[in-house]
Amino acid sequence: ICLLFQAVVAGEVLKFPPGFKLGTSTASYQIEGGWNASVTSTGKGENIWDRLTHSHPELIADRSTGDVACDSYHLYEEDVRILKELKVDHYRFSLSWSRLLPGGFSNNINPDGVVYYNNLINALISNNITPMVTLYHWDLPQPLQDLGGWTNPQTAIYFEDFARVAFELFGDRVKMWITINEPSSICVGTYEADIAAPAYVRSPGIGLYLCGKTILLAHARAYRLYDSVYRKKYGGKIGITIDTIWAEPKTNASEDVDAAERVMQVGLGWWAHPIFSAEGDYPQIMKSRVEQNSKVENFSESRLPPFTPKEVKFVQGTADFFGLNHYRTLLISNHEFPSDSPPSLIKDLGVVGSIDPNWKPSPKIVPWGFRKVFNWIKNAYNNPLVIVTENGYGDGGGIQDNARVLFLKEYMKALLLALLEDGCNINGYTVWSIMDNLEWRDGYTVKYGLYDVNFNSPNRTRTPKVSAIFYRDVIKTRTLPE
Ligand code: BGP
Repeated sequence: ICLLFQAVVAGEVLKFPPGFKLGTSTASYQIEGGWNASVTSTGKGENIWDRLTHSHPELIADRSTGDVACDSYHLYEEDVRILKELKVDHYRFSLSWSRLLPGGFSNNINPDGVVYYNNLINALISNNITPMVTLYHWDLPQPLQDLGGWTNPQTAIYFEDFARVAFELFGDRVKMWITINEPSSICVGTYEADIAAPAYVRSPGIGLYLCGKTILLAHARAYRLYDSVYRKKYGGKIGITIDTIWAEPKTNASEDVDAAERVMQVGLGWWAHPIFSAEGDYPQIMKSRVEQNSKVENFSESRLPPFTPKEVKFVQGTADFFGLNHYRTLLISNHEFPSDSPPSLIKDLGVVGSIDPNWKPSPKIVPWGFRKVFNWIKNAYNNPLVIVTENGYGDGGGIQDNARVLFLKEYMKALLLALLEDGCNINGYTVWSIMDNLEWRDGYTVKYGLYDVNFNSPNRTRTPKVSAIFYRDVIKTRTLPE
């Protein structure tokens, strides 16, 4: 009691306000396994991560696949058990598009996929855990990729069809929807940087912007569909999850300050400005920089495909909340690339990034950057409702994960300061991830879980780490320890 009193006096006890939601997150390809599981003839279809891991094992750090992963397709009851152990308010997971629609199109639904998600959703609800469902977390059906993936404008229509199937099947019980996870990672990771799937489709400075336009229209279609048909029936909410770093100017010289702001405007504003701003459309600085570079490079039009005025209106206002994923802070300085260098995102941005090795407690734990992100969003978009849909710490694995505990504590503290002192409108926090899983191109070499998963045991035993106990106590007390 004495200690508690001292802490309160010192202003150290931070409490989550009533109604604030605490949860954890996963994604279908990273945990489900059962990649071709089915007893019916229509089964699960192949997606771009199945194709990549099977055809190019050398592109995955440990040559692993998600064929089994955490085997959540068979062990979802174990997932619900550990979620219950933590007493989370919500569980964010994603639907595998190709498990529900094997060919990618809505003319063919896999009944086993429907049964699987019904079982999971029902188990969550009967344990008082709110399901928060992401429609798309990166596992595009391969047949859609073969037609150009997200650079094909028609993909937006097929995404809307997929969303309709999901709303029809699960909308009576799922009241929190996220259309798309991290558009930047999808478009930049695929077409600019080759760190996503499929590989070998890079087209710097071009593909990412085509992808981006389709993604924004796909998101808006799903939102408008939900808004016009399902909201009346079910009364749920639907938003989008956007990831961002915090871009800190490397010096206080005005060109570095402007450069860091450009990174926020393009990295985050590319997605948020069309949806959340009063003007709609891409951020002005993004339009003008890409247009200017395109002109010098002898393109007849900007490499950034414009929205028509009708499309601007269609995309604007299409989110009930801002889903935020945040992991890191970078130092940004201005750097103009030679005008005759080939097109690229980094040239359009005109920056270079670095980290400060002296950051305390570590260059990977920079909580003040998180607080600044909330404030940036508040100021840019009139303080929208923000739900943190991912935040977490990657390491090499192990139960004694003290660095993760420190990370979570410091980041939740930064969130609470943004909420309580800065007036940012935040009402949820979701840890990535409830358990270790397949970390995309890093395979199983990087771990983010609160629970360890034994990938060598047939039943993929889940064991709580120190961070799981820590988070369980935060959820129980709604308080951050000193
Ligand atoms: C997010 C993804 C998650 C997970 C996480 C790990 O971008 O949505 O699926 O992979 O990243 O973080 P990092 O990107 O820092 O490895």
